[in-house]
Amino acid sequence: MKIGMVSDSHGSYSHIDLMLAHKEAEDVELWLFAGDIAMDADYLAMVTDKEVIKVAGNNDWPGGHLPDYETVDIAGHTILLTHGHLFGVNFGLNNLQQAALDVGADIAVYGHTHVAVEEIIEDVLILNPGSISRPRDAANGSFMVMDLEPHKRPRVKRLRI
Ligand SMILES: [Mn+2]
Repeated sequence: MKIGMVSDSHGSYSHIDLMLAHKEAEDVELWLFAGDIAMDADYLAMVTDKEVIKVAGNNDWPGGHLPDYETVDIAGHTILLTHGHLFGVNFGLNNLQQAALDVGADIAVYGHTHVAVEEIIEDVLILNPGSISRPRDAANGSFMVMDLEPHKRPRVKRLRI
């Protein structure tokens, strides 16, 4: 199954549109939105007609209308999806990696830093698709796709718009 990952669009539908114009976005079957901000995830769902699983970012409305994290079981893998600010991702990935282990996830997807990351820490694949509209690691925004199959290592592609 092909999963798309995007985060930190911060209200820019035009950058979501640019992402969707990318060839690798065409056959994404499920999107994970790692927060900031929720209405962009709703826009993504509307224009793609695909399922979008979303979590709250630190810039999303307070009040708990969105979960802080989701655990997604798919294609023989378990993904922990969270924005990352609650796990101190600006200061390291250990808390996030531990949270993934705690829920039995082999993959963690986060955002918040606006910097794309692909790293394996003690059997947990940790991914940050970066920011699609306000990247801090390059001029152009980034997103990710991955192919998930049971009993296989995820194949991740880091993409820029
Ligand atoms: Mn954030």
